[in-house]
Amino acid sequence: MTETDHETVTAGYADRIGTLLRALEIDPPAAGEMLVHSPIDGGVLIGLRPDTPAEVDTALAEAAAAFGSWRLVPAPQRAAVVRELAVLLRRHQDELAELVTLEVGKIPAEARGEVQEMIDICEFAVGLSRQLYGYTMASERPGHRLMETWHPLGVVGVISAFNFPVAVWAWNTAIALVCGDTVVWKPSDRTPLTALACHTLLRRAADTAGADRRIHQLVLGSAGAGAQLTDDERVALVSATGSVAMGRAVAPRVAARFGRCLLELGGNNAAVVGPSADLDLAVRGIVFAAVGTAGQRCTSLRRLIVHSTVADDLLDRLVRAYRQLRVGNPLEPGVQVGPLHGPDAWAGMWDALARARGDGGEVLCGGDRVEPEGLGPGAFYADPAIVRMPAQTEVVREETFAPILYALTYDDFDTALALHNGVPQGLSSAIFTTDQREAERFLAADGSDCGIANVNIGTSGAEIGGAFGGEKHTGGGRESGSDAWKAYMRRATNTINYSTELPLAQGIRFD
Ligand code: UN1
Repeated sequence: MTETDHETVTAGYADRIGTLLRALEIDPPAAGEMLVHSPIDGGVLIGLRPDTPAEVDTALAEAAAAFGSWRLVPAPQRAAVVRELAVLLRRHQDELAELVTLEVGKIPAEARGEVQEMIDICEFAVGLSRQLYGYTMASERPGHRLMETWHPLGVVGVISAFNFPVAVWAWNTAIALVCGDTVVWKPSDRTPLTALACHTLLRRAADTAGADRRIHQLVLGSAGAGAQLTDDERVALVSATGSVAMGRAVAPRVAARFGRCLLELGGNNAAVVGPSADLDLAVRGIVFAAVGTAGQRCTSLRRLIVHSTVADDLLDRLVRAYRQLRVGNPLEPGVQVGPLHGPDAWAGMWDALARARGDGGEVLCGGDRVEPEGLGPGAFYADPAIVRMPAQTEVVREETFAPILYALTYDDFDTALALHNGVPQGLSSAIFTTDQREAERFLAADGSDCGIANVNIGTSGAEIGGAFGGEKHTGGGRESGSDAWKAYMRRATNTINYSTELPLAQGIRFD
């Protein structure tokens, strides 16, 4: 780093980052003008050099070249890279979690959980490498066999968001690699350090496993680098996580070149609380889902749809629980709610609350900016808010990436479902009830319209084993577990004639 760069990096951070990088055995990256701010105090963690368009092009070319031979490595052997990655992630769980805390502001428990999610998906992917099954179908012709084979797709472009800077990358990358694809990763500009760490560990894993390290490429930079991935014909699949606006920009561009898209966009997740709900359990589930990660998960709980007979009781309990929350520096023990990611996030929260008040909403608690001692004006902390709304107005139907929980009441279950589904987004959902009929109706075809529907747990914190993603403006993609791997491969239908005749399908005779 140059002298000038040293001056811009906030005192204390240079040492801390240096120590973490040494523990991860990562050489200090080239210094540059891309300043990485910590949301904890707005201080500068490091200045990095963004990749030029030519460097992004080289990364794409290398990933495309590596794909030529990587696709021919047997899947269980490809999994060796992912197995080694899991070893390294486990070894460095503490350092990686600390980087997540510094770059995103997550409390250590959640940051560690995010790294755990990476380890879990690696283990899933290793098992998956021996289960990339295709069907065999009964042929209508004698002496014929009909089957499906799944082949690697090509280069996967992963565009990830600031709020899950490493887990979402791992969902995509662990699966893509065992599927025989190569990966070019464009992380959020806010979280390049965690990305650099994961990229270096992955390449180290590739070296240990004797694989071509070009299978993974990292490109750092602004939206320009993302646009380059989106438009490049060499990228077979663009897997993008972020806002609905970002998805609207990416999807038509990828479609225009007949590429594939996997979108994981906004959520405006609700929980229905029925009259029979176990309220103790509901309160715990609701609070974590609504205020965890300071309301900055795409799975965060944003709407509560409560039966009118339990609304007052539940809201009282929630307000009491909210008043006990500790908002502040995530590095301090006992803090449950860390910072918002920056001034825009606070402005969005403030604006949403003003609009909600204008719509007749009553703020039951929170909603103010908090300035924890010693952190200065460059950081944005908010007291999580609960707002009782008379109706599901426009602001409630929008996703505000902040800890605001809107509460609505209902009297009959059909109204609850109509409110629940009456938003453009469709990621995650939950019902708290001990009434089995209600629970089953929530999960039925005319129940929750979301990609994730839970009973008696909150909307966030999904396990990696299930497919993750949602409907409507959430984008329709599925990542992570179950058969989400199919998005990362191409399917071929094979018909094999082992007879001496040539019967045609559909009984056609062409003599
Ligand atoms: C996201 O916010 O983009 O279910 C992902 C959860 C986490 C992943 C969230 N496992 O909350």
